[in-house]
Amino acid sequence: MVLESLSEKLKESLRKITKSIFVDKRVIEDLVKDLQRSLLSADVDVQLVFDLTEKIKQRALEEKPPKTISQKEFLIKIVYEELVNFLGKEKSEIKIERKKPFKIMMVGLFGNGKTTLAQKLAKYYSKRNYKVATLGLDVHRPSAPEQLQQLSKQINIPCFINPEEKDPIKIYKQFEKEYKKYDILIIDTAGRDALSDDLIQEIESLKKEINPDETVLVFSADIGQDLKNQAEAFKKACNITSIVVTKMDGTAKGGGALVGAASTGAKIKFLGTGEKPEDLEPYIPERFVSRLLGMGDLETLLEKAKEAISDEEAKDLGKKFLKGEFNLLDLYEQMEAMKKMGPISKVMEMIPGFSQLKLPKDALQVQEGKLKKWRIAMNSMTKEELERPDEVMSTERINRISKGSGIQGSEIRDLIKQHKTVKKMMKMMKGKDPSKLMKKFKLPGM
Ligand SMILES: Nc1nc2c(ncn2[C@@H]2O[C@H](COP(=O)(O)OP(=O)(O)O)[C@@H](O)[C@H]2O)c(=O)[nH]1
Ligand SMILES: [Mg+2]
Repeated sequence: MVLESLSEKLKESLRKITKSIFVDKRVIEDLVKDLQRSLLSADVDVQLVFDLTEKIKQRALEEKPPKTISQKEFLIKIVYEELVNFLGKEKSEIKIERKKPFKIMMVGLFGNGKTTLAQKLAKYYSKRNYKVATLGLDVHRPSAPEQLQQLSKQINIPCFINPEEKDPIKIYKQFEKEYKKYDILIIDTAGRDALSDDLIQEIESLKKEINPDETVLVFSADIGQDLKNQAEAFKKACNITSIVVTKMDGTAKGGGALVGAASTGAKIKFLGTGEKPEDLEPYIPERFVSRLLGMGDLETLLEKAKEAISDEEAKDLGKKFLKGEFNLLDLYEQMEAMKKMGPISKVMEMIPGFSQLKLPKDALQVQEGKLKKWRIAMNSMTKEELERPDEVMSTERINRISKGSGIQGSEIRDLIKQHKTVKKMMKMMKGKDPSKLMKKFKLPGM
């Protein structure tokens, strides 16, 4: 996960609160110190850290928790809310208008990830059924146009470049007739070592000619808190509409970068989390913070679940899961659904309560081939075997099912074992009652 070490530290601070017997001034002060240490080590600006923790302290000492939650939970809620404020408040996405084409232009310094982001955005939007093309206007770095072309080709996106031409405006005009065929045109531009007059002029003249709908300032997270100053200089020099922070995966300074970006008031719209074209996340502060704090990310989970299974099915599964009652058929359905949702360890990270449990990460992960065999074996089972396998299953029965289905006995035993593991996991989860946590944080409940 992004910002792993900050996340670990914050989780530890919250665990301390959970463990303390009651919340008094000392607990609050300890928490504040903990938070300060964690945030400073993620390179967050000292003054900003101080302001944040003062606010948390003040609220914790002055406000009374609502009746429905305990003081401890209230304290966690305050930390959560203030961190969300700190990291950018509301979600803001790029609103794509249907205008053939909607133009998104990358700007930023050398090596911050503009060209890579152009590819990632192209992939992101083409997956969402937009017709996308890229345009390479980096005329400064040799082989920059080829890089964009190659990255575009990799994801089957048309790319306009002219490596011979040194005037970016001429290149833009050269292909102007083509753009109408696309919903979105993603424009890569040249960087510099630092924000220079030359760069500002280039960006301004491109903007005048192209009139982009979205100008994205691309910054690498590894500059840490200095992102704030640099982004402000850019904002002053030329009008930008959003920031994307890249390389969140590779640095301990990501916290500082993110807070720095948020504090300029510019909207952070995406995070780059790796070198591959799919390593891009829309930036949603609530979600980001709840994951950072290990409270899970129900919203993301539900959204992913929605893609894979219907609302009704999701609700049913959720209920059964929480009640701890489910049979082999449910297990099968569950695993099918999980398979569609993605790697199980990622899914579990998003369920409130789950991330605190020490569970074998891949306990639910089952390979496709195995799942098919289990399905066949299940066709040869009786109703009671399907509904109460742990009570009625015996060697005789397994032999019978094996003969009837042509599936080996060992496979059938694996299936029974899997069912047991999952049931056990559900019992552990029941004890923690994640549904309570969800209500407390007013996340959309199950
Ligand atoms: N780990 C990681 N590397 C990235 C990310 N974004 C870009 N890079 C790498 O950073 C380097 C510079 O990226 P590039 O897009 O060429 O930067 P540009 O000069 O601004 O166009 C390349 O090696 C990329 O693979 C990211 O989110 N994570
Ligand atoms: Mg580039």
